Parts: sequence; structure tokens; C-alpha cells
Amino acid sequence: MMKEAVYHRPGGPFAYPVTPRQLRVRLRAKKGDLDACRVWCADRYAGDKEEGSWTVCQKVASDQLFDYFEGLIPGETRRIKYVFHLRDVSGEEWWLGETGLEKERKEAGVFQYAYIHPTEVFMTPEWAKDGVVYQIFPERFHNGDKSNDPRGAEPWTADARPRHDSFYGGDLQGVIDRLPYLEQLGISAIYFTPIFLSPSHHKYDTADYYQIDPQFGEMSTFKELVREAHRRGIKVILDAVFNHSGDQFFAFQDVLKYGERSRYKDWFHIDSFPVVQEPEPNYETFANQVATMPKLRTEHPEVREYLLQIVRFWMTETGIDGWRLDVANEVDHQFWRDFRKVVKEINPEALIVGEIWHDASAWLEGDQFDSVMNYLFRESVLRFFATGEIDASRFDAELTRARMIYKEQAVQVMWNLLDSHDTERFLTSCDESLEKFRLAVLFQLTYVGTPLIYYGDEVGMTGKTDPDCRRPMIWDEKLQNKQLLAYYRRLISIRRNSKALSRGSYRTWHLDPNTGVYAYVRQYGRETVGVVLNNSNEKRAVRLDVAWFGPEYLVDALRGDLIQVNQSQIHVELAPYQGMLLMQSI
Ligand code: ARE
Ligand code: CA
Repeated sequence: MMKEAVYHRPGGPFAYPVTPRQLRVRLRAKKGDLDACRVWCADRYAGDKEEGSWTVCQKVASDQLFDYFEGLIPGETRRIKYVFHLRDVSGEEWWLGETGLEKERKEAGVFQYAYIHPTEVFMTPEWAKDGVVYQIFPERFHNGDKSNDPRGAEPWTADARPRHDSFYGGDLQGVIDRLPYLEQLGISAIYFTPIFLSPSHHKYDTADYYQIDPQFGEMSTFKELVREAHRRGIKVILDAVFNHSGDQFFAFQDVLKYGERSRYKDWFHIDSFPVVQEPEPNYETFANQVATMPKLRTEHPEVREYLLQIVRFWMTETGIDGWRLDVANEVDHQFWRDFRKVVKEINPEALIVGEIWHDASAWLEGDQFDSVMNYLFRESVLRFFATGEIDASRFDAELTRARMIYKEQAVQVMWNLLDSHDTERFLTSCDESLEKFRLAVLFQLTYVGTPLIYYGDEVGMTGKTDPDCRRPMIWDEKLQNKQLLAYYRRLISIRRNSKALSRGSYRTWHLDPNTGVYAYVRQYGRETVGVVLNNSNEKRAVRLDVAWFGPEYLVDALRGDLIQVNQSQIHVELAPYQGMLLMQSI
């Protein structure tokens, strides 16, 4: 056993309560080194003679270097001490506690989880665990009210190719009009990119956080939208752009006008006075010198209070169900802790999703966000299904890593996206190969976490990155890919009717780096679903062990085929890029 590779710490994703009396513990070891792992625990005040209790830790995942073991240990008194007992493949036994990895139990010491405070159990919204989210870019979804169209609005056609300064006239009435479509699609929440007053088409440069942009409608239109969406069981999530304001924002206008004498000068990061926007801004902005987006000083008490008041206002006034946080990783942690308190006090079931493209573990401890837009997921899916840069074993390893950096409560509600308003459309990344795209969609809709669907993907829309990925939605049924739409509807409905797919555990079942076959199992209670993917342009045959499935037959929910189980195995053949969704047949 490689001793140096054995790792645990009594915090983060390695030890965390999932209920007030249960602690999830995780241990990492070199891949293939351990034969068995279990953990002993007792009340931390128990004496040496105390019997305590044992929990077996299962191997839950592997990546290229490590195996991960997990156990759920009881904490009857909430005060826990524990020590791991390991057996390596050569039969040697080890103890791991806070003083070391030792042959003798007493040398190893014990780890302590001093007290599980019920208020410190990371809770993510229940509804989000069964959710499928649909992302709407309001300027481009549907024009329901021509009277509010911006001047110079361009024609809403399938061959429209937006520029940065294009407008098409999409609005909130348009979304209300299309709620039946979304309900039929089967989604459970809408995430809207910004809708507050702003001069741009994307509205990330907020001029007034208290006003719906008149191009999108009025307060009453938005309230009606929320009401109508709720009536159909659809939640509404808004974009919180708090890293920066727009340059038209009253406080920044005041600074431009009064310079050093402005009472708002400390709301921003100003290098020198007078403040200038041209030729280069002498203040911090979003990204590199985006003069229209001055960065806010979120650690300033007045700024913090101003922004939190906006949060209170929209939540209490309109009943929205959560927030997606723009450039979340560049705003200070304390701001987000305060933000979470405000949000959850108003509505404990409100969802908080950060926009972070990388490892977001520092924001997902339980005191800040519930979830993030899972761009790590997107990267791996893109490189496995669309470009073929990585093989099945690398793909599986990357997925494992991206799960193992987080606690389960966050993993369950992670927003798994194929694309967004900031990226190329996934179908375009697939060189418009529908077979590849469909396989990736199957994966997205059967993976652990919340699928996030970017408007229009479901009807086959294409487009390069921003601004081309923001084309007006195709509503002309002759131009929509109806088969693809039916496929999305079917997968969403299967997912929403299956606890295994929405909330179940995830285990790699089979992978073959040479053939591109990748299979996994989702399990919840007695329900098991297996997914087999042939990510290659050749026919593949594969034999799979199904001992844990139970019945004599399995059914492929996609094609309806019955598959016979023979001595706890099935033998399946897959066409190029075919996927199978195997469920227990009744
Ligand atoms: C416009 C042009 C761009 C141009 C840019 C700069 O479209 O081509 O490069 O201006 O002048 C909004 C608009 C954009 C607009 C931008 C600036 O939607 O159209 O771009 O404002 O005016 C990073 C951030 C991440 C951010 C992305 C875009 O970390 O937070 O960049 N995403 C949010 C929103 C955007 C929004 C803003 C932020 C600003 O979702 O829509 O842009 O409010 C790597 C990095 C990531 C990086 C990512 C993408 O992976 O690690 O950190 O994300 O690439 O660049
Ligand atoms: Ca309009």
C-alpha cells in the first residue's frame, strides 16, 4: 500500500453531516491499494473500553490515481470520534486517525467531529433535487409584445445572426405566451439571464436594480409571469449581477459627476480622480477594462446593504425561487454568507447557484451557495462526446474528480450544462452531428445533478460562441427538429418519474477506453437504472454484470427492447452512438 496516498481530513467533503445525526466520511487511497475500509466511531466522551460501532466504507468511485471510499456513520449524541481501519490487497492492516497511519490503533489516535449543530447541516432545496432547469435569454426567446420593441429591432428569423449590438424584441410577455410549451417540455424551473433596466441586449450592465427593463415589460408583467409559472409548477430563478453595476447606475453616475466629492466614491474601486472612461477606465471593471461595468466594492457596508435590500425586494415582492450569481467567484465570501442568510430567511427553499467555471468547493461548504453552473461537467462532456479528445477512462476520472471535490448535497443540485449564453452551442461543437449530440443529451439527463438546458438546444439550434449562440429562438415548426424535441420531452419525463435518475447514487458500471463504451448505474432505494453509451462510430457488443438489477428482463426505455438476463449477465449490441436506458421491467 502506498501510505503517502492515504488521505482523510475531518472537514470539507471528507467529513460532513447529512442529517443532524449522521456524518458522511470519505477516505482516499491509491487506486487498487485497498481491499477493505471501515470506520469505528463512538461518542467523543466515551472511554477506552467503549464498544463503539463499525461502519463499512464502500468504494464509491475512482479516478486515474485514487479510489474513494465512503461511509455514513451514526452520531446518536452528535459528538463523534472515529478512526479508520484499512486492509490492503496484501492483507496488511492499518489504522488511520489524526495522529497518523499506523499498525497500532492507539498510535493512530482518533479523528473528531466535535458536534453536529443542526443549523450547520448543509441543506439544499428539496425541489431542486428533482429538477430540470431551462435557461432563457429574454431578448431572444419570444417576442410577445411588439409595442415595447427596442428601436431598430431586427427581424426574428431562423437565419438571423446577432451582433453585439443587435436587438430582436424578445420580452416577458413572450415567455408567458410560451409557458404551455415549457410545461409540455417538462421542465421544473426557468433561469433568466438579467431582466433589470440596462442599455445592452444582455443586461449585465445594470442601470437600475429595481426596475424591469421596459423592453421586457413592466413589474406587473413579471409578477404575472411568476404567478403563471408557479401555477404550472415551474420555479423562477433570476440573475444577480452584484460583482459590478452598469455605468448608468446612479451611484457610478454620481462618481463620474462629482469625483472625489461623491458620497459613492467608495462604492467602487477607483484608481485616481477625476474618473474617466476613455481611452481607458481608471477604475476596476468586470474582466479587462469593460468601462461600462465598474466593479462594486461588495465589502463596503453600504454597498452590501444596498445589494441585500435588492434581494429582499425581489423575493418578497414577486416570490421568485432563487438566484444565479454572476461572476460569483470575484465577490468576497463574506458578502455571499450574508446573502445566504438573507435569502434563506425569506425562503429556506430558495436556490442559490453561483457562476463559477472552475473548482467551486470554497463556495459550496454550506454557508454560501447550494450549487454552481457546472462548467467542469461541460468541459468533460464536450471533450468526450463532441470533440473526442478524451477516452472513456479519462472521462470517468474527470467526472469522479468533479464530484469528489463537493459534498453530496451540492452534487445533487449541481447545474449540469452542455452550453450557455457564454459558449458555443453544443450541437455546433459536435460539428452538427445529431447522433453525438443526442448521446450527450442522454448523458446530461441521466447524470447526477440538475440538467440545465439552454433555450433552443431542444429544437436543434446551432451557433458559435457569444454573440452567435444568442440567436432568436426558432418557433417555426417546420424549422424545428421535432424528433429531437420529442427526444428531450421523453428523457425529461423519464427522469422526472425516476427517483433513481433524479436522486440516486452514481456508480461507474463499465468503461472501455478502446471501444468508447461507457456505462453507469443510478440507484435509489430499490430502483435501479443502468445507462450504456456507445460513444464511437462503430457497432459494439458488450457483456455486463447485472447481479444487482434483480429481474429476469430489463427494458431499454428508449427503444422499448426487452433484454434477457442470463446468469446475472446481459449481452447487448449497440449501433454507433447508440445509448440504452435500462430499467427494471415490471
Ligand atoms: C462582450 C463580448 C465579448 C468580449 C467582452 C469583453 O461579447 O466577446 O470579450 O464583451 O469586452 C456580459 C455579456 C457579454 C459581454 C460581457 C462584457 O453577456 O456578451 O461580452 O458582459 O460586456 C469569465 C467570467 C464569467 C463571465 C464570462 C463571460 O468568470 O463570470 O467570463 N460570465 C458572466 C455572464 C456573462 C456576462 C458577464 C459575466 C459579465 O454569464 O454573460 O457577460 O456580467 C474561462 C475562464 C472563465 C471565463 C470563461 C469565459 O473558462 O476561466 O473565468 O468566464 O473562460 O470567458
Ligand atoms: Ca417585444
